[in-house]
Amino acid sequence: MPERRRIPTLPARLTDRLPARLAALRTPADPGFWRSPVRGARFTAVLGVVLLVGLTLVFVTGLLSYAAYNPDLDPVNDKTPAKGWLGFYLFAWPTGPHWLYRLTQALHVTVGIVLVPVLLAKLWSVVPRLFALPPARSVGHALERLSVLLLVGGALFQFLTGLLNIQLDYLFPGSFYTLHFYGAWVFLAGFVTHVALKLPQAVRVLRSGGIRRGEPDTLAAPDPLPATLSRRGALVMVGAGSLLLLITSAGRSFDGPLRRIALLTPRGGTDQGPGPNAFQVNKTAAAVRITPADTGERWRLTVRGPVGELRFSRTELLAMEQHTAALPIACVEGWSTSDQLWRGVRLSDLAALAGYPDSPPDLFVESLQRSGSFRKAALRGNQVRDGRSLLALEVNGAPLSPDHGYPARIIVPAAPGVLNTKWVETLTFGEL
Ligand SMILES: Nc1nc2c(c(=O)[nH]1)N[C@H]1C(S)=C(S)[C@@H](COP(=O)(O)O)O[C@H]1N2
Ligand SMILES: [Mo]
Repeated sequence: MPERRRIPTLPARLTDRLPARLAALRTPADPGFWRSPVRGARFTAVLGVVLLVGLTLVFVTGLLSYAAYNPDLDPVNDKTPAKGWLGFYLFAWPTGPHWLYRLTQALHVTVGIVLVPVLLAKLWSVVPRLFALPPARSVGHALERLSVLLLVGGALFQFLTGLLNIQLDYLFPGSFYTLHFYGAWVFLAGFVTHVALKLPQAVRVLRSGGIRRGEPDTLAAPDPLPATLSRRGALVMVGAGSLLLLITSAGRSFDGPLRRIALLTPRGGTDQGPGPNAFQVNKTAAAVRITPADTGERWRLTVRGPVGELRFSRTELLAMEQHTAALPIACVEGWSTSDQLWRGVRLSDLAALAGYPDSPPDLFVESLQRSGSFRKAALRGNQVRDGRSLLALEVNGAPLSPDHGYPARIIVPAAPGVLNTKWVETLTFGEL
């Protein structure tokens, strides 16, 4: 048997005449093809347990991120109307603590980024298995391999779409939610099956410090090359890669020196300069073609509700009772600002003017922005009701800058940035 393994495909007569090097050619289906001395059950088990914990956190915070977006509020927020029972867990996202989304989304994105080296190392450690022949030895084995396909395909797809969405300015506006949402459930199916099948083995390997005596380590190379790096050294390198990613990305959620070293943060997040409006901007006014003419003297806010349609100038809004709230902007991309001091009119006061004096209903917000995503968003009654939810006119003691949404923007505690619509033009209360 070992002989056949060494020369799997070529007939002996032919190989006799070929140079020895060529005769020793192996296909990836041959275990002897894979010769790194680093592969082995323990190496894989360590990475597997790290991924089990890390990916569980990423999955759960991902589900929360989706719920926070109010995806069940038609007609604008719902990018996955066919989700059916996959939306079973959706709930009214709370407005407190006010840093809730800042925390959950920073965990989702930062832990996801930090796990990239671990995921790649784990895939590398088991890659000989992907080529093993025959493809399936039994029905059980076939199902196991199918689950690995869902797992590997799902994980790569989720990491890729997530990273592209963060770094490449919404490569797929609108469709990102759909892709990343369904991808998550495909990944989960593979993940749960794989963990159920492999966790006992990983725990055994880690407990006993290795494979049981007499049992072969089927992940180790049968014919390894001389080692240039120990297994422990390889794990340290994976950890160092993760640490580097952590240092260059975690700062996107903090101020001070940490933000300055967050080199992987998109949208110029590292240096915002001085001034009351000097905190991170997602899309600038220029980028979405908002001109001073749109936001100048002629601008009016339209408020719709049971009383009909009301119109307010910025001066009239400033003459209403003003309230302040210290709230962050926390983007789906994982970056967030520290608390900024917003000042403006309570959404619940505007709801009262529109004809809902007691219990504010859901709210549909439209921006004067004419193209691109995030021009519209729906807020739930519980968000409108919170006294810190404002139609902000000022921030940190100064009028909003054009880039932060002048003449008026929404700010809601604990909500994802996408719901904090800038350059607001129309508020429609009730009847979403
Ligand atoms: N009209 C409009 N509002 C918008 C956006 C947009 O593109 N257009 N982007 C949203 C997103 S994704 C975020 S994270 C916040 C960012 O607010 P900031 O640029 O003031 O930090 O604004 C939100 N409001
Ligand atoms: Mo965002």
